[in-house]
Amino acid sequence: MAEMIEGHGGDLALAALRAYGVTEMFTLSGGHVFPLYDAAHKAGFPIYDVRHEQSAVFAAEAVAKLQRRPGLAVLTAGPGVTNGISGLTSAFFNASPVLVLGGRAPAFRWGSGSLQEIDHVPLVTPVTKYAATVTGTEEIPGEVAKALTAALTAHRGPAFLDLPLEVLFSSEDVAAPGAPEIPVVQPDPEQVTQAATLLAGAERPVIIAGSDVWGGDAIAELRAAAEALQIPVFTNGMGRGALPPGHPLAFAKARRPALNEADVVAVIGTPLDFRLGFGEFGAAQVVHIVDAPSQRAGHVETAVSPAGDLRLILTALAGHSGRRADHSEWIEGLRAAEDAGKARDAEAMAAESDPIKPARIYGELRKVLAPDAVTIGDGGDFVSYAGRFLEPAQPGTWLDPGPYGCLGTGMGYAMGARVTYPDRQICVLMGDGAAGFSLMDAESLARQGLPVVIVVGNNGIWGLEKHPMQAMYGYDVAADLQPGLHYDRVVQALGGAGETVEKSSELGPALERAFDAGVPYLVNVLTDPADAYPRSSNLA
Ligand SMILES: Cc1ncc(C[n+]2csc(CCOP(=O)(O)OP(=O)(O)O)c2C)c(N)n1
Ligand SMILES: [Mg+2]
Repeated sequence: MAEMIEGHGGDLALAALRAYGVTEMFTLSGGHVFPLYDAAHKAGFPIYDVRHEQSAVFAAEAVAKLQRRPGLAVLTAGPGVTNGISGLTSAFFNASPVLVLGGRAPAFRWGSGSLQEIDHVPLVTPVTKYAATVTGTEEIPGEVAKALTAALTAHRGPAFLDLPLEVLFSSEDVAAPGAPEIPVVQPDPEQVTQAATLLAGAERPVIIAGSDVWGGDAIAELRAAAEALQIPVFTNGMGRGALPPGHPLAFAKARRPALNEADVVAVIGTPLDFRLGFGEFGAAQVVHIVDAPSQRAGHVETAVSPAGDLRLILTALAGHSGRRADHSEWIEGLRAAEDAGKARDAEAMAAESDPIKPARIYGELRKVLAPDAVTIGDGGDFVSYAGRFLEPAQPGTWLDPGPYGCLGTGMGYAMGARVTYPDRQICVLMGDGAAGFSLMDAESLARQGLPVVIVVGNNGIWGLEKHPMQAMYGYDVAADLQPGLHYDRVVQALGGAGETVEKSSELGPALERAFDAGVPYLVNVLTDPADAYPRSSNLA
């Protein structure tokens, strides 16, 4: 006989959440969701709270991204849920298995004008894999299981449930949820063989690997496939660091020559979107390897596009026994371009200038970051530089907002990262504009004993908008911020610490102090507003 669980809706939800590996909730208080708090409180299940619901969802997303298991945000009815929609949408674009449990005005009074009464489901349906209202207390464990199964099935993504007040507050006695069963998407073996034959036989093949390779836990298989077929690998998103920077097949700087000259480009676990020039790689044939048929590009003619579990596909590529062209000359040529690019970067990262340029900040950061440090980008140009100058030494350590490009992930991602790794360095690279979206949550971090380092590239402008507007119109509006603001004092006022840095020689010692502080610490670096990220060369 199935084990029974009894209690109010919060207890029933928690039992199902735990069965799927959820180990904490991120939330901002609201009476509609009190039973979920009560269940967590009684069970000693950690509750982290924030100052804006976007941070709760971003924190849940960071947990999902870093740990490849569901992240949970609990949001109160109405504005709590609507404040979380940018986070849900980011999770949708990033294939992150996030579950949002929303409160909901009582069903028995629906339409009478209860406080915070709105039907959330139509609002979130376009950006979730599963969205539903739970109509009875006894249905809660089954609905949570359904939502989490959808979130964890490739192509992964967020799910949403709302619980009417009386459904969540009532009690029931129901069967405990069984062990999770996540379906595996089987690829078509013929398409996999075709892809392997093309790649192995190509003269100048290239692999670009992205977030789903990490999300699908296929990093080792990617490495094995690249090594077996001897193909240079570039990465983006959570794929960064898949091959360690010193690996003979790991490339980052030689992307332009690689994509201009390649005859076959295999893009694995990432869409053919703006980050990849929409998948137009000159004369190269494109192989798009995706984790589910829904992810095949509709706007590009591909040579073949195997869809299914990435571990299975990459293992099959590694085991390919057909003809293999010799790629050593191709790899040597790219290595020369890579080394030249690295030398240029090293020069920029060491350059003295007054005011400081972002490149120098990253030069100094590289000296103090441990190989397992988690770095988080939230901003415009300042984060483009981070992508270029920081080289993750291992996968699962770089969090960018992904292709939805939403500003404001910073403090939420930092909270999720700190909860995931209590002892690692967690470093947020933040534009001064981006700071406005989430910096108040430095209070949440300080209050709950979650130290992180925040490095603000403070150019006094919305740089990524100001420079292009100037270039387009010869003037700009709505692109200025107050120059020289002391964002460090904001964090001090909120229970953390910080300092302002104006000279490059002060950067190293300030970063050392920041990582030793044991509280949220903001290093406010005044940077050159004239410095614009060279967009034409930005393929990332
Ligand atoms: C929520 C949201 N609002 C607006 C934008 C548009 N946007 C993209 S980058 C950017 C400028 C960011 O400025 P800042 O954080 O100061 O970084 P900088 O470019 O100056 O280094 C803006 C406004 C966005 N991506 N997301
Ligand atoms: Mg700025």
